Amino acid sequence: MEFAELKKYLDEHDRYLILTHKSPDGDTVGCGFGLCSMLRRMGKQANVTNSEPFPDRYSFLYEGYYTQDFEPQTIIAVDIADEQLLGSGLSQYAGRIDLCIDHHISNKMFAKETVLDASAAAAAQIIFAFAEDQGIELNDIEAMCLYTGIATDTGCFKFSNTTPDTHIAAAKLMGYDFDFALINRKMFDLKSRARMHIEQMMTKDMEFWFGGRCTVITLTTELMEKSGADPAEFDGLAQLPLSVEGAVMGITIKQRHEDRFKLSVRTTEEADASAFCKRFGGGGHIRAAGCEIKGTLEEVKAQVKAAVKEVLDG
Ligand SMILES: [Mn+2]
Repeated sequence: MEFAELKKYLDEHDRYLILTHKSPDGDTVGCGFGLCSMLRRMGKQANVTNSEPFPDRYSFLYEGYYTQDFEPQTIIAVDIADEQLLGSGLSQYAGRIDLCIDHHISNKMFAKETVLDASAAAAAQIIFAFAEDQGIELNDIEAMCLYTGIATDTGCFKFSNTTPDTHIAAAKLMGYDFDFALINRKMFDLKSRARMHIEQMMTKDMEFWFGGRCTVITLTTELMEKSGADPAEFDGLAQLPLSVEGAVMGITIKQRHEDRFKLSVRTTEEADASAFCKRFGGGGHIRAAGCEIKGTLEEVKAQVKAAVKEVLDG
C-alpha cells in the first residue's frame, strides 16, 4: 500500500485498535502511541494495546495516554512481522488484522493490507515518512514517540540499518519540543544496580582464549540465582565479550539446565558466527548466532574451545 492509499484507508475507517508486539521495544511502543495520537487528532477513536502491560521503561511514551471506550473495528499491527509475535494476550487477533505497518523483510504478510518498507531502519521511520508525505503535522508527543522508535531500533544510530534517510527523519523530529538527550540516556546509558553488578561479575570472570582473540563469559544458574536479579537483567549481555579490543569472537555461555548450555556468539568480519553455531546444530546471522550444547560446563567449554581453535586457525 502506498502512502496516499494509507491516508485514504485511515480516513475511511474508524475505531482503531493498535497492536504492539510481545517483549515490546521502543519501536513498537513508539509507533503504537505515536500513531494512536495521530488518529485521535484526525477525529478517530483509537487505542493501543500489548499482550502484557507496557514496561515502565517506556512510560514516558504513554504518560498522557488514556483508554477510549469503544468496540474495535479496525485492527492495526505495528512493527510486527509475524502473528506469533502478538503474544498469548493478543492471540485472539491472529487472522483478523486489517492493516500492518512494518519494516521487517521477513514479514509474513498476514494482514489484509500491509505497508512494508524493509529499507526503513524502524517502523517509526515509515510512519514519519507517511506523515511527511501526506502533509500530516505531528505534535511534540508524536515526534517524541517516532524519534524513540528510530533511536532504539538503530542502537542510537550505530547499527548498519542506519541510512541517510534515518538521520534526516531523526533530524526533522528533533525540531519538535522533547528531550531527546534524556531519552537516549534512559534508553542507552542508564542501567539498574543489579545489571551493573552482573556486568561487573561478567567482566571480572571473563576468559581470554587464544591470546584474547576469543573472549568468553559464563552465566551459570547458580550465579544467576545468587545475584538475586530479575532474569530479564541477564538479557542482552552477548555484545559484552566482543567489546574487548583484539576479540574476533565473543561467546556468552548461559546455563539452561543442569547439563544444557546456550551459546550466543558474536563475531567481527574475521569469523562467521552462523557457520560456527551450525557445527552445534544452531544458526543465525553471520555476525550474531546461537546454539545449544549438552554436557557439563567443563565438557561444553572443551568442545567450544576446540571449535574456536579450528575457526581461528582456519
Ligand atoms: Mn522495529
